[in-house]
Amino acid sequence: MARRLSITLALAALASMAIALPAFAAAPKIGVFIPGVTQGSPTYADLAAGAQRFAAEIPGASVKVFEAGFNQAEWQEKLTSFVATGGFDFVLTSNPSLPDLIAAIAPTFPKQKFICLDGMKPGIPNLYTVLYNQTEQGYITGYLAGLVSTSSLPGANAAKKVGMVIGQHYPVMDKLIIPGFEQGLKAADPAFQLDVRVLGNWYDATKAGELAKSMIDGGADVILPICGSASQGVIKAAQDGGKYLVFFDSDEYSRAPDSILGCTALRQEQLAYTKLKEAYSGKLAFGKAEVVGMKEGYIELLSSSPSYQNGVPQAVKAKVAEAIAKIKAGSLAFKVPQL
Ligand code: RBF
Repeated sequence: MARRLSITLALAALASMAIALPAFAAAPKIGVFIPGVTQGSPTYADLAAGAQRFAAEIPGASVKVFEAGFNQAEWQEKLTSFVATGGFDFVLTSNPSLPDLIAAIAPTFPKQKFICLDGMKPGIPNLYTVLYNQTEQGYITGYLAGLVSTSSLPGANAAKKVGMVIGQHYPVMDKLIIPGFEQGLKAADPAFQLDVRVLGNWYDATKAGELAKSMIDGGADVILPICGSASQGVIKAAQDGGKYLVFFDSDEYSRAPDSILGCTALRQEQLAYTKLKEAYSGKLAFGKAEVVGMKEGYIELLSSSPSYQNGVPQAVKAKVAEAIAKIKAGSLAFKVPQL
C-alpha cells in the first residue's frame, strides 16, 4: 500500500514537473539556414557548430543544416520552403541580408521563431537579431594593417596604400566595416589610402587573386580579404608578392603563417550556442535587435598565434593592445549606424 502510494506520488511529481517544463522541453528541432555554402566560409561552419553544441546537450534535440547556395535570388524561396516543411522550433541563420528575407515571411509563419546573427532588424515579433560591431573590428584590423604597412618589415613599402578584396557591397560592409577599417588606417597615419576591389561573388579565387595582384602592383603592402572561399586567391597573390594579409572572422593563420599577421575573429560558434540556449529557456528577446563587440567578448584579436607574436613588431603590438584596451574600457567607442 505504502509502496503504491509512493509510486503514485512519484508519478504525480513527474507529471507536475512535465507541466513546469518550458514549452520546447520536448527536444527542440533546430533548422540552420546557410545563405551560401559552409565550405570555405568559417562563420557559416561556426554557426552550424554552435547549433550542434547546443543540441548535443539536450537528449533528442535535432539540427538540420540547409545550404542555400550562392544564388542569392533563390534564397527567399528556399527559406520559405525550409520553414514551411521543417517543423522547427527555431530557425537559425547568419547574414546581414537575411533579416529582410525573414521579415517578408514572418507574418505568414507567426509561430516560427527566427534567430539571425550578423544582421539587424528590430520590430519583427518572431525575429531576434544580433549584429557584431564591425566598425570596432574594422578599426582594430585597419590600425594593425596601417602600422604594419608603415613598419620596417620586409615587404612593407613607403606607399601609404592598403587594400581590401570584398565579395560585394552591402550596408554592413559600406557603413561599418569599410569606414571602421579606414579610420583605423588613418589612426596609424592620416595619409593612408584604402583601395577596395569588388569581386562580385564569394567563391572566385582566380579573379580575387588577380584583383589582389593588381593592388599589390599599385603599391598595397597589406590586404584584407572579405570574400569567402575566394580568399585563397588573395593569399596566393600576397605570398607571391611578399606582402601581408589581415583577416576577419576566424583563425586563418595556418593558411599562410608568414603572411597573415592578424585575425580579428567573431565568436560566432559561442554566439549561436548562447542565443539558442536563451531562446530555449524563454529568455531571448524576440522582436529586439542587439549589438555585441569586444567588450562582450564576441570580437577578439587572436593575438596568441606565433604569426602575430613573432611576425608583428613589438611597438605595433603595443599600440594595438592599447587601442583594444580603450575599446574594452569604453574610452574609444564606435557607434553602429542605422542600417
Ligand atoms: N561571407 C562569407 O564568408 N561567405 C559568404 O558566402 C558570404 N556571403 C554573403 C552574402 C551576402 C548577401 C552578404 C550581405 C554577405 C555575405 N558574406 C559572406 C559576408 C558576411 O556576412 C560577413 O559580412 C563577413 O564575413 C565579414 O564578417
